[in-house]
Amino acid sequence: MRKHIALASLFFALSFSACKDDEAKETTKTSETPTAPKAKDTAPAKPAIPTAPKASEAIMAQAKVIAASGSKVSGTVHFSMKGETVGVHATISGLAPGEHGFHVHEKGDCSSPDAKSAGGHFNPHSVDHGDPKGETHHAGDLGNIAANAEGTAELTVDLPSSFLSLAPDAANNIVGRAVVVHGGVDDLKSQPSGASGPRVGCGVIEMYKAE
Ligand SMILES: [Cu+2]
Repeated sequence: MRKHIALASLFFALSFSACKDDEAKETTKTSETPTAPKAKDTAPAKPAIPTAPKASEAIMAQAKVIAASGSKVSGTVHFSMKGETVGVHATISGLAPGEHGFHVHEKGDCSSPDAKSAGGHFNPHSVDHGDPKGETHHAGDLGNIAANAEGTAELTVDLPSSFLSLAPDAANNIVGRAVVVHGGVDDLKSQPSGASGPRVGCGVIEMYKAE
């Protein structure tokens, strides 16, 4: 029990410092705007918020995706939960053109060069791997993301919180786990992970605050 509390405190401490880093970056960004005190007739510039939903009621998390398996992949995945809907917005670059398996894996550890440190698919309900649009799939099964000719992939999707959640007490809470991008296509049926090849990108999902 004590160990759990210690781990939880550590986790919150880490999350908090991650948030502070983000705030620092935001501050740097906004400070670039030139100050024009006499321009009273123009509306004051609003600080740039990288995620679309209003901050107040949403729980937000993000993963900064870093390269794995010798790739040049980088990107960001934002998650925003409001009520029973979780919005996912991913922008990943440095990919080979075409479709790439895209999942939440169970461990928030991208430290190994091949990203296998992130473990298998996040599968709290112990079900088969599958199509996110079908009835049976892992909580971490986000299907594929498609990269264009320049190697950039974007994905915007709203999922029910019964699929995946950011709520701390939910069994399918993805915070503290990892987003993994694969070199190949997820066929959405091969077990246990869609035969999607090497892990070319990995990012730990951390709590995020826009304010
Ligand atoms: Cu995967």
